[in-house]
Amino acid sequence: MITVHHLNNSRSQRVLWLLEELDVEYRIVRYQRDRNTLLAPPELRAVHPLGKSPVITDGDTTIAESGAIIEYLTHRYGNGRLVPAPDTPARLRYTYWLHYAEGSAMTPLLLSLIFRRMPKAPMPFFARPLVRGIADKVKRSFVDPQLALHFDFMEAELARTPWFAGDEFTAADIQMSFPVEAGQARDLVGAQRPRLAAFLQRSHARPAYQRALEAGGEFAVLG
Ligand SMILES: N[C@@H](CCC(=O)N[C@@H](CS)C(=O)NCC(=O)O)C(=O)O
Repeated sequence: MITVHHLNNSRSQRVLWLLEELDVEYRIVRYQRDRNTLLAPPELRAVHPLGKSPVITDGDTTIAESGAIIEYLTHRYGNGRLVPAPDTPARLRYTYWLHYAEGSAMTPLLLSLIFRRMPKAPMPFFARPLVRGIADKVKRSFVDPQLALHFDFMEAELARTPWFAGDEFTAADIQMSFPVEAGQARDLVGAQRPRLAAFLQRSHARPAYQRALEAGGEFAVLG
């Protein structure tokens, strides 16, 4: 039986969604983020040394990292579902987006989270205006332009095909949903990028997505 070590409001929601799409049985062990630090509780380090979510166990095998988990689950339980056939243009696009989500898209999103939270951290009162000034400058000069670059790119790619790898929904769309959700939480997705907004709407309408939401409980990407 597969166990999903599920942190609230986190990337592990994608794994629940994939398992629902594949109709594979699983059980959930739940963990709650620390309210102040947003970090996962230390118990998760007993499952994997990094203590991050998602991580799954399947018998004696432990697998961390969303992309690796998606590859494992689709290979072992997919019977060809949700992955384009090998040696096709769609497969190459699939591989690209599977890696791009965590390898490229999440970096500026994480930086934006850090620099927006930085001025709110505990510090001597006289330091706050200085820290706010530095954080704003980094955001304006580097982070925001990088976010615009990436989100314009994703939006343009969805002008070619309705899903990231092509005409069919694949596991790469599940992987891409997290950065796109995070973009929506930061007002980067909406009327100004309607294809990404439509991508989220179509994703949310899938019955497996709805079942995964019910199974996982609260899910909001940290904005
Ligand atoms: N690239 C990793 C990122 C894992 C990650 O950072 N997960 C976050 C949740 S979205 C986490 O566990 N945060 C809590 C912590 O770092 O303690 C993946 O895709 O699995």
